[in-house]
Amino acid sequence: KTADTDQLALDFVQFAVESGVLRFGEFKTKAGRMSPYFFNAGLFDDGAKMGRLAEFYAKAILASGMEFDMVFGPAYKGIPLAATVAVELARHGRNLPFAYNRKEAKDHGEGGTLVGAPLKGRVLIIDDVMSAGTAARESIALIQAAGATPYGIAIALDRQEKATENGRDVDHSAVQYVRRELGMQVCTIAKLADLLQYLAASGGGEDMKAHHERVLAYRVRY
Ligand code: OMP
Repeated sequence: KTADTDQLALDFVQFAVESGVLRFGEFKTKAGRMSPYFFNAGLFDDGAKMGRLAEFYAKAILASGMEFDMVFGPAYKGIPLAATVAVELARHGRNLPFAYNRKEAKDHGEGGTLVGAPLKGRVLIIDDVMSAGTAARESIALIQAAGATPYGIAIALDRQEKATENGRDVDHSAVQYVRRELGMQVCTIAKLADLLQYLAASGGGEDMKAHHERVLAYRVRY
């Protein structure tokens, strides 16, 4: 990790908090954990915010040095992410094929669940958040079923939480699992540690201190 990607991560956390995408309160995650913060990528809800978001992804992806052949956006939230990141990568001289899936198979017209370029070669998945890793596993299975290689995954926020296997918490994080067990690349714009650093440095009144403490306690638990 370089100073540049550290700065990118902090800038991104600030952007997400200011956009109301990263919020503090009480939220239940998909894995059923009560979280003092939540990142809702659906709230990057205008053209300028989507453009900035795609820029953050593209910068993180290019800085990672990953070599892949195409991008894939898992339904639903990954679809606009992969589309705008593909546009941004093309602007940086890397024009690559792009595909996404639907959740419901179509029984007329072209049929099937995959849309866009055929899945082949080394595929980079673009998604929003990784918590326990369930969403990542689903995309990986889909890419393998199509005969392509799940090469890597780019996410905006790594919550740095324990993975679940068959509904149980295990001792490694979801990102560690994807890297070590699946041998895939993982590229993140920011992670929980960056959020904690942002909260610690924000100096902003009692509110920020309380958020910081709750997020720290959550990290210890999960
Ligand atoms: P896992 O499948 O457990 O890795 O959770 C990832 C998914 O959880 C994301 O794709 C989101 O649908 C959702 N999520 C968020 O969007 N933001 C969060 O801060 C936390 C979650 C979550 O439920 O864990």
